Amino acid sequence: MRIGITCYPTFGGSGVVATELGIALARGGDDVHFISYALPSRLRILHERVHFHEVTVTSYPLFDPYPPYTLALATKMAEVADYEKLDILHVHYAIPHAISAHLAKQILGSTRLKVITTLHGTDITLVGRDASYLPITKFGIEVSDGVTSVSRWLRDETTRNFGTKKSIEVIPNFVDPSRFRRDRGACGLFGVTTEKLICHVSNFRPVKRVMDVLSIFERVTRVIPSRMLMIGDGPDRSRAEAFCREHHLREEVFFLGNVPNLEEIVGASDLFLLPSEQESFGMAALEAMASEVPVIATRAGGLPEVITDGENGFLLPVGDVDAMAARAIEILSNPELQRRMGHKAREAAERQFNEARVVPIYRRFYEHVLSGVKAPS
Ligand code: GMT
Repeated sequence: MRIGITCYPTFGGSGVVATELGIALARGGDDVHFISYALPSRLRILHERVHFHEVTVTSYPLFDPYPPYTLALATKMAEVADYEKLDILHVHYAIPHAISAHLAKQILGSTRLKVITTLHGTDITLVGRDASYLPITKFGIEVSDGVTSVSRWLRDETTRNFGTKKSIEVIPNFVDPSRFRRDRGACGLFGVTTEKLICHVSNFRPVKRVMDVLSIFERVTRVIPSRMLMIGDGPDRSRAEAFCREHHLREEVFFLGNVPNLEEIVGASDLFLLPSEQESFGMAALEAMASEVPVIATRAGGLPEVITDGENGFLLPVGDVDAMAARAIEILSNPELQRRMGHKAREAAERQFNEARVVPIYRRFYEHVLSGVKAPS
């Protein structure tokens, strides 16, 4: 198959999933063309079946301060689809990618080219629900030839929020278990010898509640000598750093920013924290689980579809930092519990969310959409 993939090229989960999917499809023999304004952060190998097409937005004084990226993207999609004879444009994150893909199809007057939109989370729960974007997001979903969502929860939220009857296929996010493994090697980088290592990865947006991460850590470190890795970057980073200064945690908490070699670091940790307000899936938690790291998260959104409470981690109410800290102390003070939960986490990643299982589901979905058979709504 010849597949165009569009995603945000930054470190966010949707870009990670789109990139890993494209690489896996190319490995399986498909021709993959990434179309975006920059090389996706996880795209480290370009080879004969993985191509990148950069979208550039021509500047013009009248366009200031809002250059029309959506239109430049649509134009590039149409050009690549035509020249490379694409069968599918698979867009990740509905806004504005689904609209650009629809426009590209219209420009080409093509009925052969199919548009598939994967919903990831905030495109539906935050941005897409905003009155200024709701009608166009709904439109983008309804004109797509196929729509997938990363969790059952997100599918149901989409149907409810947008009042759409569009059939939405749930295809969970996935991980390559051979890349994410338990490996304490990176502990030395953070001066960790006997201390416990706790990890958090996110885009530091308010929805991630990074201040809860630090409140939990602050409670844990009173009882168990620990270090905290804060990986990622975003609007709440300065506030989080200020909290560490005020609470004299500067020696214990490392703000690493966006790291390109996440798999080498996350596997060194003993516990992963994801106390989000809302989370459609929790890709970062899955990568930790694959590395045998138990997760403490909130019982929010699609997280219960990934983490099994009491088995490979703990799920607690949003904002309940006392309960999350108590569970963290329970895991970190009991090596047998930590080991057992870590094994169970890895098992779930290998069984349910294995790249080898999920990528063929995407491929079958492509074939189904290309066959033109309408899914029952
Ligand atoms: O977290 C974000 O808002 C970023 C967003 C993205 O597009 O990168 O993440 C969403 O998609 C990820 C990949 O499917 C999911 O693992 C995240 O749970 C989801 N984030 C939210 O729902 C908040």
